[in-house]
Amino acid sequence: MTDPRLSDLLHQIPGLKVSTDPGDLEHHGRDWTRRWRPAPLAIVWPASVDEVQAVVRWAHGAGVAIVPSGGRTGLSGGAVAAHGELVVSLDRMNRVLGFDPIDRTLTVQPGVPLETVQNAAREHGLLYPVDFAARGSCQIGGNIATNAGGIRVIRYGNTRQWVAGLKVVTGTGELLDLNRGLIKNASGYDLRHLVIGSEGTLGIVVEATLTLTSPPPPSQVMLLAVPAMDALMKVFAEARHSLRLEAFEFFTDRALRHVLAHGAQQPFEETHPFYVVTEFDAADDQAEAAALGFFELCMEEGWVVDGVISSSDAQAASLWRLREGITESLAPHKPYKNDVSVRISAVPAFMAEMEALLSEGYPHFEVVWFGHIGDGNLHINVLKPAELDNARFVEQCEHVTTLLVDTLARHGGSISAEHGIGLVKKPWLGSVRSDAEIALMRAIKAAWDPKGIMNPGKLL
Ligand code: 2HG
Ligand code: ZN
Repeated sequence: MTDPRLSDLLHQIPGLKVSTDPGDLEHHGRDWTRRWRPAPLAIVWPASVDEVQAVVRWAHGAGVAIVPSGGRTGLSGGAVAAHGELVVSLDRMNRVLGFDPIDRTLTVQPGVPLETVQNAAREHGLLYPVDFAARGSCQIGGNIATNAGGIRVIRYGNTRQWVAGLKVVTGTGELLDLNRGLIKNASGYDLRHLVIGSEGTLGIVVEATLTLTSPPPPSQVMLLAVPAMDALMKVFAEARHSLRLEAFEFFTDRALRHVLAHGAQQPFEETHPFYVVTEFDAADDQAEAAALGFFELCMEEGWVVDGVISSSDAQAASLWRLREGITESLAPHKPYKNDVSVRISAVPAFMAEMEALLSEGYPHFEVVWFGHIGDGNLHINVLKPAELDNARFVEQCEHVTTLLVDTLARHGGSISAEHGIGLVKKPWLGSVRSDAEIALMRAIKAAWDPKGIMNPGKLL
């Protein structure tokens, strides 16, 4: 630890866990994007709110940039430290602090993995409903910093909806206690909601009070084979009409092929252009009959050509694996990821235009579509051809992104539905936010973080 700044840091905060081990720098300096070479100054693991405040105060004084770091499962480079930043890992602040049965809230430290939050809620007979495939490795602080969405947004909304209180350390080391678990609090600007989705650029979440809800009735999972996109939208409209949906996800045959190659089980004998995984309440015979009726109608209309309904939890899990395993199965191909959204009503027209654009823009690339079509969020992964070097590949993809933002703008959509802007989508922030909005965002950042030490270079 030869850097004099680090000796000073340790002198100021004796006992702080610090590492400059090359393995730690590499591991904690990157997220799932793998595009930037990690090069942090050091990693620190504060163990308390006081230590987080002390670290930020020190960084503020020393003019050292900070990258707040959770499970680093992000896909937009929000947790990348490639320019000598101090990575502040919340790994050691990983305790569930309390449960209140009257308020039905769970108070947690930021380093608690999402799955632990879900399990803690379940132990109290309740549900924390935000859910997605990275549940075992992502952390709640990162979920809040990115306003994570996932597979159940159609029923429960994004993370934002479930945060009743937040403690945050700002870029000057000040501790804010925001909203304190209140349901009603008409006292001016709700600063809690500024922090949610701020991608670590305003401060570090050091504690969160989460609202829990009643668990849904037993559910079933259905996998449907769909012959065309217009049929898929009809299936969705009918599903929303006749079932109480928990999730409505889609993927293409290309996506399925990758998941199968990764060890998942082939669901149908034949291949089909599109597949839907949907989960819905199936509490009693009546609900199950409604599901069957929905399926038969879709078959009669020709919107669906094959289907499976789960009859056990194990079968439900294996159907979900076909959708949730996609990201991992594509990872070896170093995909360029698009995470776009439009209003649900605009999905068919938008997708038709996008498909035309992408087949023109990427004639030689393999493009894989999947996502949360039930909330208008499409993931489009472009796979890197093995012979093309990374930089050339990204350059070509970014050229197409420039065309894509026009299509999105015409349909009133967003360049980032749920993964965040981070480093990856930063050049296109102006396609979703007006100049006036960005100026306000900058002013807000300057007020929270006057020295610009909190996750600099991300988002703005
Ligand atoms: C998902 O919905 C995640 O599975 C990841 O948001 C999407 O890998 C992606 O592009
Ligand atoms: Zn997603």
